Amino acid sequence: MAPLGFLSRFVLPFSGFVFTCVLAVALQIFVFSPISPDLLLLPEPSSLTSLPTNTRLQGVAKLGEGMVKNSEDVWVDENGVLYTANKDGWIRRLHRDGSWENWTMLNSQKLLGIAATRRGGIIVCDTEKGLLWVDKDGQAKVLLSQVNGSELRFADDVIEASDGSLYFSIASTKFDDHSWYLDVLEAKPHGQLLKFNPSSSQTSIVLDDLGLANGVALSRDEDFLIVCESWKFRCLKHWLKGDEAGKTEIFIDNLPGGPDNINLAPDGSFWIALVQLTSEGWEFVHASKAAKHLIATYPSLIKKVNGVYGKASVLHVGADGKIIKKLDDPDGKVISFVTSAFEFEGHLYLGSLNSNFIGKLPLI
Ligand SMILES: [Ca+2]
Ligand SMILES: [Ca+2]
Repeated sequence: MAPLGFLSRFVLPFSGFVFTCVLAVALQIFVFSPISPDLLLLPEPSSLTSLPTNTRLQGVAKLGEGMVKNSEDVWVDENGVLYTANKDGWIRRLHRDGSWENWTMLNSQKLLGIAATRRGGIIVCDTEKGLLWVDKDGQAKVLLSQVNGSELRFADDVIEASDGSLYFSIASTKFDDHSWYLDVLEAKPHGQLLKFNPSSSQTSIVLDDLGLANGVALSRDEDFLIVCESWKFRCLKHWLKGDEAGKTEIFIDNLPGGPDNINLAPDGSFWIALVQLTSEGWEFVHASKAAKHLIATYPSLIKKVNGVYGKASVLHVGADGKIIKKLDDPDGKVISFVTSAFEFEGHLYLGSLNSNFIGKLPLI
Protein backbone atom coordinates (compact mmCIF):
# COMPACT_ATOMS: atom_id res chain seq x y z
CA MET A 1 0.00 0.00 0.00
CA ALA A 2 2.89 2.33 0.70
CA PRO A 3 3.84 2.78 -2.95
CA LEU A 4 0.22 3.55 -3.88
CA GLY A 5 -0.02 6.02 -1.04
CA PHE A 6 3.19 7.67 -2.19
CA LEU A 7 1.85 7.79 -5.72
CA SER A 8 -1.45 9.36 -4.76
CA ARG A 9 0.05 11.81 -2.26
CA PHE A 10 3.12 13.02 -4.14
CA VAL A 11 3.65 11.67 -7.66
CA LEU A 12 0.14 12.16 -9.09
CA PRO A 13 -0.26 15.74 -7.86
CA PHE A 14 3.27 16.48 -9.08
CA SER A 15 2.47 14.95 -12.52
CA GLY A 16 -0.63 17.14 -12.62
CA PHE A 17 1.55 20.15 -11.91
CA VAL A 18 4.02 19.17 -14.64
CA PHE A 19 1.16 18.53 -17.07
CA THR A 20 -0.33 21.94 -16.29
CA CYS A 21 3.04 23.59 -16.83
CA VAL A 22 3.57 21.78 -20.13
CA LEU A 23 0.07 22.74 -21.24
CA ALA A 24 0.66 26.37 -20.28
CA VAL A 25 3.95 26.50 -22.17
CA ALA A 26 2.37 24.77 -25.19
CA LEU A 27 -0.49 27.28 -25.15
CA GLN A 28 1.98 30.12 -24.85
CA ILE A 29 3.98 28.79 -27.77
CA PHE A 30 1.19 27.85 -30.16
CA VAL A 31 -1.67 30.19 -29.27
CA PHE A 32 0.29 33.36 -28.63
CA SER A 33 2.95 32.77 -31.26
CA PRO A 34 3.29 35.87 -33.48
CA ILE A 35 3.73 33.77 -36.62
CA SER A 36 1.74 31.29 -38.68
CA PRO A 37 4.66 29.48 -40.24
CA ASP A 38 5.23 27.39 -43.34
CA LEU A 39 8.03 24.89 -43.65
CA LEU A 40 10.90 25.92 -45.91
CA LEU A 41 13.38 23.92 -47.94
CA LEU A 42 16.83 25.46 -47.91
CA PRO A 43 18.90 25.64 -51.14
CA GLU A 44 20.20 22.40 -52.60
CA PRO A 45 23.42 21.30 -50.89
CA SER A 46 25.10 21.28 -54.31
CA SER A 47 24.88 25.06 -54.44
CA LEU A 48 26.65 25.23 -51.10
CA THR A 49 29.55 23.05 -52.16
CA SER A 50 29.96 23.94 -55.84
CA LEU A 51 31.54 27.27 -54.90
CA PRO A 52 34.73 26.48 -53.01
CA THR A 53 35.16 28.44 -49.80
CA ASN A 54 38.11 30.84 -49.73
CA THR A 55 39.52 33.47 -47.39
CA ARG A 56 39.69 36.43 -49.78
CA LEU A 57 37.61 38.69 -47.55
CA GLN A 58 40.13 38.27 -44.75
CA GLY A 59 42.41 40.49 -46.85
CA VAL A 60 40.28 43.63 -46.46
CA ALA A 61 41.75 46.91 -45.28
CA LYS A 62 39.66 48.50 -42.53
CA LEU A 63 38.48 52.01 -43.41
CA GLY A 64 37.26 54.31 -40.65
CA GLU A 65 37.78 51.65 -37.98
CA GLY A 66 36.11 52.62 -34.71
CA MET A 67 34.18 55.47 -36.32
CA VAL A 68 31.93 53.50 -38.65
CA LYS A 69 29.02 51.87 -36.82
CA ASN A 70 27.38 48.93 -38.55
CA SER A 71 26.82 50.46 -41.96
CA GLU A 72 24.36 48.13 -43.68
CA ASP A 73 24.93 49.65 -47.11
CA VAL A 74 27.69 51.62 -48.85
CA TRP A 75 27.68 53.80 -51.94
CA VAL A 76 30.48 55.52 -53.83
CA ASP A 77 29.34 58.42 -56.00
CA GLU A 78 30.83 59.42 -59.35
CA ASN A 79 33.27 61.78 -57.63
CA GLY A 80 34.66 58.96 -55.50
CA VAL A 81 32.99 60.03 -52.24
CA LEU A 82 31.98 56.99 -50.16
CA TYR A 83 28.75 57.21 -48.13
CA THR A 84 27.85 55.12 -45.10
CA ALA A 85 24.58 55.07 -43.09
CA ASN A 86 25.51 54.22 -39.51
CA LYS A 87 23.52 52.67 -36.69
CA ASP A 88 24.19 55.72 -34.50
CA GLY A 89 22.25 57.87 -36.97
CA TRP A 90 25.20 59.59 -38.68
CA ILE A 91 25.66 59.63 -42.42
CA ARG A 92 29.43 59.57 -42.63
CA ARG A 93 31.41 59.98 -45.81
CA LEU A 94 34.95 59.33 -46.86
CA HIS A 95 36.56 61.80 -49.24
CA ARG A 96 39.12 60.99 -51.89
CA ASP A 97 41.88 62.52 -49.76
CA GLY A 98 41.19 59.86 -47.09
CA SER A 99 39.44 62.20 -44.64
CA TRP A 100 36.23 61.14 -42.93
CA GLU A 101 33.37 63.53 -42.32
CA ASN A 102 30.42 63.28 -39.94
CA TRP A 103 28.20 64.66 -42.68
CA THR A 104 24.68 64.73 -41.30
CA MET A 105 22.87 63.32 -38.26
CA LEU A 106 19.54 61.68 -39.04
CA ASN A 107 18.62 60.81 -35.42
CA SER A 108 17.67 57.29 -36.35
CA GLN A 109 18.98 53.84 -35.54
CA LYS A 110 16.98 52.42 -38.41
CA LEU A 111 19.01 53.18 -41.53
CA LEU A 112 19.40 50.54 -44.23
CA GLY A 113 19.91 50.92 -48.00
CA ILE A 114 21.34 54.06 -49.60
CA ALA A 115 21.83 55.28 -53.16
CA ALA A 116 23.08 58.44 -54.85
CA THR A 117 20.56 60.67 -56.58
CA ARG A 118 21.04 62.82 -59.67
CA ARG A 119 19.65 65.80 -57.78
CA GLY A 120 22.72 65.62 -55.55
CA GLY A 121 23.18 63.87 -52.23
CA ILE A 122 21.74 60.47 -51.35
CA ILE A 123 18.44 58.68 -50.72
CA VAL A 124 18.34 56.71 -47.45
CA CYS A 125 15.92 53.96 -46.36
CA ASP A 126 14.79 54.57 -42.78
CA THR A 127 12.75 51.60 -41.57
CA GLU A 128 10.49 53.85 -39.47
CA LYS A 129 10.31 57.16 -41.35
CA GLY A 130 10.35 55.91 -44.96
CA LEU A 131 12.56 57.31 -47.74
CA LEU A 132 14.78 60.25 -46.77
CA TRP A 133 16.68 62.56 -49.07
CA VAL A 134 19.89 64.15 -47.86
CA ASP A 135 20.70 66.89 -50.37
CA LYS A 136 24.19 67.90 -51.47
CA ASP A 137 24.40 70.38 -48.59
CA GLY A 138 23.59 67.68 -46.04
CA GLN A 139 20.02 68.86 -45.41
CA ALA A 140 17.69 65.92 -44.76
CA LYS A 141 14.00 65.74 -45.55
CA VAL A 142 11.43 62.98 -45.69
CA LEU A 143 10.75 62.18 -49.33
CA LEU A 144 8.11 59.52 -48.83
CA SER A 145 6.50 58.39 -45.57
CA GLN A 146 3.23 56.86 -46.77
CA VAL A 147 2.21 54.44 -49.47
CA ASN A 148 -1.44 54.52 -50.52
CA GLY A 149 -2.55 55.81 -47.14
CA SER A 150 -0.40 53.45 -45.03
CA GLU A 151 2.78 54.31 -43.15
CA LEU A 152 5.87 53.28 -45.09
CA ARG A 153 7.73 50.86 -42.81
CA PHE A 154 10.77 48.64 -43.26
CA ALA A 155 11.97 50.23 -46.50
CA ASP A 156 15.09 48.17 -47.16
CA ASP A 157 16.87 49.36 -50.30
CA VAL A 158 16.40 51.97 -53.02
CA ILE A 159 17.75 52.84 -56.45
CA GLU A 160 17.10 55.87 -58.68
CA ALA A 161 16.50 55.52 -62.42
CA SER A 162 17.71 58.21 -64.84
CA ASP A 163 14.16 59.57 -65.19
CA GLY A 164 14.12 60.25 -61.44
CA SER A 165 11.86 57.30 -60.54
CA LEU A 166 12.75 55.53 -57.32
CA TYR A 167 12.48 51.76 -57.08
CA PHE A 168 12.55 50.52 -53.52
CA SER A 169 11.86 47.39 -51.51
CA ILE A 170 9.74 46.88 -48.42
CA ALA A 171 11.29 43.86 -46.74
CA SER A 172 8.09 42.84 -44.97
CA THR A 173 4.65 44.41 -44.69
CA LYS A 174 3.92 42.24 -41.62
CA PHE A 175 7.03 42.42 -39.41
CA ASP A 176 9.33 45.31 -38.51
CA ASP A 177 13.09 45.41 -38.91
CA HIS A 178 13.73 44.32 -35.31
CA SER A 179 11.62 41.24 -35.99
CA TRP A 180 13.08 40.44 -39.41
CA TYR A 181 13.77 36.89 -38.23
CA LEU A 182 10.02 36.39 -37.69
CA ASP A 183 9.53 36.97 -41.40
CA VAL A 184 12.19 34.31 -42.08
CA LEU A 185 10.63 31.91 -39.55
CA GLU A 186 7.13 32.40 -40.92
CA ALA A 187 8.40 31.85 -44.48
CA LYS A 188 5.38 33.46 -46.06
CA PRO A 189 6.04 36.23 -48.58
CA HIS A 190 5.23 39.69 -47.24
CA GLY A 191 7.77 41.72 -49.25
CA GLN A 192 7.17 44.25 -52.02
CA LEU A 193 9.00 46.16 -54.73
CA LEU A 194 7.55 49.64 -55.23
CA LYS A 195 8.05 52.51 -57.67
CA PHE A 196 7.81 56.18 -56.70
CA ASN A 197 7.15 58.52 -59.59
CA PRO A 198 8.44 61.97 -58.53
CA SER A 199 6.52 63.91 -61.19
CA SER A 200 3.13 62.55 -60.09
CA SER A 201 4.17 61.74 -56.49
CA GLN A 202 2.40 58.42 -57.01
CA THR A 203 3.69 55.12 -55.64
CA SER A 204 2.79 51.85 -57.31
CA ILE A 205 3.46 48.20 -56.53
CA VAL A 206 5.78 46.64 -59.09
CA LEU A 207 6.07 43.20 -57.43
CA ASP A 208 4.23 41.74 -54.47
CA ASP A 209 4.58 38.58 -52.35
CA LEU A 210 8.37 38.64 -52.12
CA GLY A 211 10.28 36.56 -49.54
CA LEU A 212 11.91 39.35 -47.48
CA ALA A 213 12.48 41.88 -50.29
CA ASN A 214 15.99 43.25 -49.96
CA GLY A 215 18.61 44.71 -52.34
CA VAL A 216 17.51 46.54 -55.50
CA ALA A 217 19.73 47.36 -58.50
CA LEU A 218 19.22 48.59 -62.05
CA SER A 219 21.07 47.13 -65.01
CA ARG A 220 23.61 49.37 -66.77
CA ASP A 221 21.14 50.23 -69.57
CA GLU A 222 18.20 50.31 -67.16
CA ASP A 223 16.47 47.68 -69.30
CA PHE A 224 15.84 45.55 -66.21
CA LEU A 225 16.09 45.72 -62.46
CA ILE A 226 16.98 43.10 -59.89
CA VAL A 227 15.36 42.63 -56.51
CA CYS A 228 16.68 40.07 -54.01
CA GLU A 229 14.49 37.84 -51.83
CA SER A 230 16.52 36.88 -48.79
CA TRP A 231 14.77 33.77 -47.50
CA LYS A 232 13.92 32.55 -50.97
CA PHE A 233 17.68 32.50 -51.64
CA ARG A 234 17.14 34.11 -55.04
CA CYS A 235 16.99 37.38 -56.93
CA LEU A 236 14.34 38.28 -59.51
CA LYS A 237 14.84 40.14 -62.77
CA HIS A 238 12.05 42.51 -63.76
CA TRP A 239 12.13 43.84 -67.32
CA LEU A 240 11.55 47.59 -67.71
CA LYS A 241 12.21 47.98 -71.45
CA GLY A 242 11.97 45.97 -74.68
CA ASP A 243 9.66 43.12 -75.71
CA GLU A 244 9.69 41.62 -72.23
CA ALA A 245 8.84 44.88 -70.41
CA GLY A 246 6.66 44.21 -67.39
CA LYS A 247 7.66 40.54 -67.17
CA THR A 248 9.52 38.99 -64.25
CA GLU A 249 11.85 36.00 -64.26
CA ILE A 250 14.39 34.42 -61.95
CA PHE A 251 17.80 36.13 -62.26
CA ILE A 252 19.63 33.71 -59.97
CA ASP A 253 18.34 31.16 -57.46
CA ASN A 254 19.49 28.42 -55.12
CA LEU A 255 22.02 30.83 -53.63
CA PRO A 256 24.31 29.56 -50.85
CA GLY A 257 23.06 32.30 -48.51
CA GLY A 258 20.32 34.90 -48.22
CA PRO A 259 20.94 37.74 -50.70
CA ASP A 260 21.03 41.18 -49.06
CA ASN A 261 22.14 44.29 -50.97
CA ILE A 262 23.00 44.04 -54.67
CA ASN A 263 25.05 46.66 -56.51
CA LEU A 264 25.81 47.22 -60.18
CA ALA A 265 29.50 47.01 -61.08
CA PRO A 266 31.07 49.33 -63.70
CA ASP A 267 31.22 46.52 -66.30
CA GLY A 268 27.48 45.71 -65.99
CA SER A 269 27.91 42.75 -63.63
CA PHE A 270 26.58 42.70 -60.07
CA TRP A 271 27.87 42.18 -56.53
CA ILE A 272 25.50 40.43 -54.11
CA ALA A 273 26.16 40.18 -50.37
CA LEU A 274 25.02 36.83 -48.94
CA VAL A 275 23.99 36.52 -45.29
CA GLN A 276 24.18 33.15 -43.64
CA LEU A 277 20.58 32.00 -43.47
CA THR A 278 21.66 28.49 -44.47
CA SER A 279 23.24 27.30 -41.22
CA GLU A 280 22.40 23.88 -39.77
CA GLY A 281 20.36 25.69 -37.12
CA TRP A 282 18.16 27.34 -39.73
CA GLU A 283 17.88 24.03 -41.60
CA PHE A 284 16.59 22.31 -38.46
CA VAL A 285 14.16 25.09 -37.65
CA HIS A 286 12.72 25.34 -41.16
CA ALA A 287 11.77 21.65 -40.98
CA SER A 288 9.65 22.04 -37.83
CA LYS A 289 6.67 24.31 -37.26
CA ALA A 290 6.89 23.61 -33.53
CA ALA A 291 10.50 24.85 -33.46
CA LYS A 292 9.45 27.96 -35.39
CA HIS A 293 6.68 28.72 -32.89
CA LEU A 294 9.06 28.10 -30.00
CA ILE A 295 11.68 30.56 -31.31
CA ALA A 296 9.06 33.14 -32.29
CA THR A 297 7.69 33.03 -28.73
CA TYR A 298 11.10 33.05 -27.05
CA PRO A 299 13.18 35.31 -29.34
CA SER A 300 16.40 34.91 -27.35
CA LEU A 301 16.59 31.41 -28.88
CA ILE A 302 17.22 32.94 -32.31
CA LYS A 303 20.87 33.34 -31.34
CA LYS A 304 21.16 29.55 -31.23
CA VAL A 305 20.24 29.12 -34.88
CA ASN A 306 21.28 32.37 -36.52
CA GLY A 307 24.65 32.04 -38.25
CA VAL A 308 24.82 35.54 -39.74
CA TYR A 309 27.51 36.78 -37.33
CA GLY A 310 29.82 33.84 -38.01
CA LYS A 311 30.93 34.45 -41.59
CA ALA A 312 30.80 36.67 -44.66
CA SER A 313 30.31 35.98 -48.37
CA VAL A 314 29.88 38.12 -51.45
CA LEU A 315 29.02 36.86 -54.90
CA HIS A 316 30.05 38.35 -58.25
CA VAL A 317 27.41 37.62 -60.87
CA GLY A 318 27.30 38.53 -64.58
CA ALA A 319 24.44 40.50 -66.15
CA ASP A 320 23.26 37.11 -67.44
CA GLY A 321 22.88 35.79 -63.86
CA LYS A 322 25.90 33.45 -64.12
CA ILE A 323 28.23 33.28 -61.14
CA ILE A 324 31.71 34.71 -61.76
CA LYS A 325 33.20 34.22 -58.30
CA LYS A 326 32.53 34.14 -54.58
CA LEU A 327 34.65 35.78 -51.89
CA ASP A 328 34.48 34.59 -48.27
CA ASP A 329 35.57 35.09 -44.73
CA PRO A 330 34.46 31.59 -43.73
CA ASP A 331 34.69 32.02 -39.97
CA GLY A 332 34.19 35.77 -39.69
CA LYS A 333 37.80 36.22 -38.58
CA VAL A 334 38.21 39.71 -40.06
CA ILE A 335 34.72 40.66 -41.27
CA SER A 336 31.30 39.08 -40.81
CA PHE A 337 27.65 39.74 -41.60
CA VAL A 338 28.59 41.61 -44.79
CA THR A 339 25.40 43.11 -46.20
CA SER A 340 26.70 45.21 -49.09
CA ALA A 341 29.52 45.15 -51.66
CA PHE A 342 30.16 48.12 -53.97
CA GLU A 343 32.82 48.14 -56.71
CA PHE A 344 34.62 51.38 -57.56
CA GLU A 345 37.91 51.90 -59.43
CA GLY A 346 39.17 48.36 -59.02
CA HIS A 347 38.26 47.99 -55.36
CA LEU A 348 35.37 46.44 -53.49
CA TYR A 349 33.89 48.36 -50.54
CA LEU A 350 32.04 46.27 -47.96
CA GLY A 351 29.36 47.30 -45.48
CA SER A 352 28.58 45.05 -42.52
CA LEU A 353 26.02 44.97 -39.73
CA ASN A 354 28.67 43.51 -37.43
CA SER A 355 31.69 45.74 -38.10
CA ASN A 356 32.98 49.11 -36.98
CA PHE A 357 34.71 49.73 -40.31
CA ILE A 358 34.18 49.58 -44.07
CA GLY A 359 36.13 46.76 -45.72
CA LYS A 360 38.22 47.66 -48.79
CA LEU A 361 39.53 44.92 -51.03
CA PRO A 362 41.59 45.30 -54.22
CA LEU A 363 40.08 43.34 -57.09
CA ILE A 364 42.80 41.65 -59.10
CA1 LIG B 1 21.77 50.05 -52.01
CA1 LIG C 1 19.30 45.17 -46.91
